[in-house]
Amino acid sequence: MAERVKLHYFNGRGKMESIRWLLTAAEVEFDEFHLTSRDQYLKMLEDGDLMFQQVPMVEIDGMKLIQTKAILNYIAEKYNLHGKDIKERVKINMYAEGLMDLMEMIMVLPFTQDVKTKLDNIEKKAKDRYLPVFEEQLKDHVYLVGGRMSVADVLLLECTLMLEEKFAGILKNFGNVKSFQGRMQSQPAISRFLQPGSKRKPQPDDVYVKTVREVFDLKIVL
Ligand code: GSN
Repeated sequence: MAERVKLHYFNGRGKMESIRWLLTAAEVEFDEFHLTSRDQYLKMLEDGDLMFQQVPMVEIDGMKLIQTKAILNYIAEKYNLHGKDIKERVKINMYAEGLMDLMEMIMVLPFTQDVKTKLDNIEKKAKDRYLPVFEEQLKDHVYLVGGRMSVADVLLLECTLMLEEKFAGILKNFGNVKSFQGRMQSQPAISRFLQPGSKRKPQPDDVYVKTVREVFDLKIVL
């Protein structure tokens, strides 16, 4: 039997959360190993587990993978969530990259100053730049690309839920995106992931931020 997938990251969302989402959508069970101390991180470095000294790191199929996008692409390829040909794949990647750009802006907020100004900017960009693209595409498509679920759809669900946490009602004028969200959420594996007690992580809190800073010996504020 194949080894279970192992995720090495903090007990928080960060860059690992999209990987958790994608594994969930692919119905792959995984175990988590949480980084809580600098010593654990130094041990991973010493063991040569982190090619660029960074997490996320995912153990899968006998490999220790790093780089979030590479990991997402591997999982998407393996579980048929990456389109049927290179033309579908490049479209999926375009949507996915846009969504990751937007989520990254939210992800870094707990480590930054002047959060209110940044939030205003994110809300504006979400409404003016990103959501209209998905609203238009979902007008006459059930999924973003190729008529079946891909990594882009999974990231869109994750992203829209993140946006709603920050800006309640942001999908008010994006009815197609809201319907898409409902369709995705009704899939059994995703529905379970959204229940309390699942491996989905909450919004970052002070403990998470403090742990990340300690593990990386991070002194600067972005
Ligand atoms: O997407 C990726 O996996 C990489 N391009 C970046 C990974 C990364 O920045 N990891 C951070 C922790 S997660 N938060 O952003 C990290 O390991 N930082 C430590 C360091 O010394 O860079």
